[in-house]
Amino acid sequence: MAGQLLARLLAESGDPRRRDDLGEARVAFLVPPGRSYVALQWAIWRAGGVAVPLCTAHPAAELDYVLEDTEAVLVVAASSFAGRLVPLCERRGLPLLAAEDLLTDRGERPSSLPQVVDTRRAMILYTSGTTSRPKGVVWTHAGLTAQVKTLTTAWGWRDDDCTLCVLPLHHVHGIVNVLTCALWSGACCELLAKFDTEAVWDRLGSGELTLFMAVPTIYYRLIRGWEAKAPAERERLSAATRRMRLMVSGSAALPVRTLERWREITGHTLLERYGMTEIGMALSNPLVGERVAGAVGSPLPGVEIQRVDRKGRRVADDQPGEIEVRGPGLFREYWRQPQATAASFRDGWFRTGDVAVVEKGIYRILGRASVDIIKSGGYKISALEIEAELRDHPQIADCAVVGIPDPEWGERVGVALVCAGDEEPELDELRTWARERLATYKLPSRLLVVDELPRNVLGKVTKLALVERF
Ligand code: MLC
Ligand code: AMP
Repeated sequence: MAGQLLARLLAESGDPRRRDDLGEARVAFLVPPGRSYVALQWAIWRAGGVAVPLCTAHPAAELDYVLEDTEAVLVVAASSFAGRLVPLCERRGLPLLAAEDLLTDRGERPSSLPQVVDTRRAMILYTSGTTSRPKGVVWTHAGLTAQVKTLTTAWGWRDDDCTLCVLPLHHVHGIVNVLTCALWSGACCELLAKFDTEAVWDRLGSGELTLFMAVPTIYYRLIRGWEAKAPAERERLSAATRRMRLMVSGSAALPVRTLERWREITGHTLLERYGMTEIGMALSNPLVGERVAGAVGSPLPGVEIQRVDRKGRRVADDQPGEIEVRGPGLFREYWRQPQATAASFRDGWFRTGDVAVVEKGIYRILGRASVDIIKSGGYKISALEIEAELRDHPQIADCAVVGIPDPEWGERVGVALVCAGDEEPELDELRTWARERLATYKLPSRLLVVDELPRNVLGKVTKLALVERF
């Protein structure tokens, strides 16, 4: 397929420099998790391109932002998703290829594929942060390889493993920890187009899986699903999951209650680990040995970690400090944002913005330095991005978005708003209005109308006070 991609790109772009090598050209693709995703990602890499997986839940406006920001030269889409992309590609003069055609194309192949040195860019993943628009996180082949080698060793991946990927494939958790580690190990990876409690229990209960990884919200849902079943079925499912070798949780804090309940149901103490799009995985509880509830373990092999105060001075173990990371698995840069890249490092250490303490070498995450970052269902969401969109709503004079603690989602998106007139917008109406601009997981699910937003003496909204009011 890499050969067909090269041939098609050359034909579509008319650029002879790309005859034998995509030369880090960005190829964006929108396909459901499955065989076509795997084939495309590897074809883009083998052809020397940079893979830009698009989010299947994104509305046209967000997809357009990624096409613009990456300066993609080519877009590939499954026919079920092409509708959203056709007008965008037409407007940008971008070739849009049907994934199904490429997969079945038996056309001419080039006689050789390019030599892709591992320092070259491989992938751009978009992540929200403390700026209003998401940033493109660039990974090289070397960074990806370092991540995968570390994880396959630390978690004991084997070629007879069989896992089920239920996570979206535009984020590191699904792409690297599950899919790429499985393929690197020669293991089997089944892919579900979308998480579904019943479908996952069906596979967990089959006795054919050895390994499973998910975000805490998914374990919460699976627990509810198991509890709703008849006693005999519960017993069968519990017995099947007990035979699996490993279950991992990450991307957000795993509530101790969820860990304990999952252990009661399956006999597994979830292995909790900590990571980030920019650094891959950094901290992990052990495969063998005690897994501490409410903690994320110790640094993975090859990962260096220090914790510092606001001035960058190292702090004692029992003092809260921001986690800074160094190592071969880190990202290379924020795409075309040298200033943001430079600002995210201090003396060669990447500043995560997450605060932790250490007890006997084991790290415990206390929270984040910024109140403007929300984690809901494992997705990182920028409060500033949502506020910027909502301020365009005609009935909103001002607003502030916060994360509200929630047992299922970790945090829910809440918006406090000051009305522009006498009419108060309804939550449903606001969600419908915003749906064209923002991914559904970013839409507020709590609304509070206030006369004015609480502010400190500097005029900055005091978000912690606002969370209390919800
Ligand atoms: C879906 N919704 C969300 C949401 N996911 N709202 C808030 N937060 C979320 N995370 C919305 C849906 O759009 C829908 O809106 C409504 O909530 C109910 O949808 P659902 O069908 O019940 O939810 P579902 O689509 O099943 O999604 C739940 C989920 C999903 C947990 C499966 O959120 C998910 O896949 N999360 C994983 C994200 C992930 O991979 N993060 C890793 C980032 S990398 P409506 O209005 O349409 O009804 C990273 C680094 C690391 O963090 O360490 O791993
Ligand atoms: P993302 O930018 O989507 O990759 O999300 C990375 C962020 O997820 C980190 O900076 C943490 O805030 C959070 N995170 C990941 N794993 C954990 C964990 N096990 N416990 C707490 N927070 C986590």
